[in-house]
Amino acid sequence: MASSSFDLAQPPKITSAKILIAGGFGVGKTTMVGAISEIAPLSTEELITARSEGVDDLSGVESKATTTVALDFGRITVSPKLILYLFGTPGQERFRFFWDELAAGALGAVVLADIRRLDDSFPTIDFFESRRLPFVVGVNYFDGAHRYRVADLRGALDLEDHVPLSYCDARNHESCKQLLVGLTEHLLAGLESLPEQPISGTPAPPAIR
Ligand SMILES: Nc1nc2c(ncn2[C@@H]2O[C@H](COP(=O)(O)OP(=O)(O)OP(=O)(O)O)[C@@H](O)[C@H]2O)c(=O)[nH]1
Ligand SMILES: [Mg+2]
Repeated sequence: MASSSFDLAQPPKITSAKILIAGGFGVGKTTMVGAISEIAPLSTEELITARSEGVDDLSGVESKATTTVALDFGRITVSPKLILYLFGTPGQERFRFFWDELAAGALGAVVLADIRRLDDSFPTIDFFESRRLPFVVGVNYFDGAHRYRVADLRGALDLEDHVPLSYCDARNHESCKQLLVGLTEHLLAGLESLPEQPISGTPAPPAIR
């Protein structure tokens, strides 16, 4: 009989991690959660109302009829021991109050930016920088837009050198996966750069003078 690596008597201890997919209005957050989640994503789409007029910049996404009013939720099983939970934020300014709730307990974030409306990304980048929550930036490329050099995009977004940035297509599974791999590497690099802590209960070695 084939042996199974899953022992019913001792099921593996499952670790879960919460990741945010954030960004300004209409940058592709709901699209990304849908492209990468292994379950049918939970989404909270509602028709865009007149309240959006003059507030949300619809240029480039004029055909957009709905917007996220609470969150998007998706899941990825990385291994039997590790599950990622994805939380997409709402993009409209008037739902910004909800972001702190969504960010609670998150390990990090993917910040999506629309190549045609980079300015809209500043509030999102400020949000994560001010809370010292690690993030990577995915510049969602919309057809026909100008393709800037990555170095120019970094300059335009005034990103700190250590923050990863790459082009992406929020509709494409593989492209979204690369963003999450980039975020994982970024999180691990952050851990490695921390000063070594003495294991609790172990006295710290005497300082050398
Ligand atoms: N051409 C193109 N269209 C895209 C891409 N990503 C998203 N879209 C389209 O852009 C529109 C906006 O996408 P959403 O995923 O709803 O954006 P969102 O960021 O969740 O929007 P809000 O929740 O309202 O802030 C949708 O019509 C998508 O199909 C892309 O990479 N290329
Ligand atoms: Mg959305």
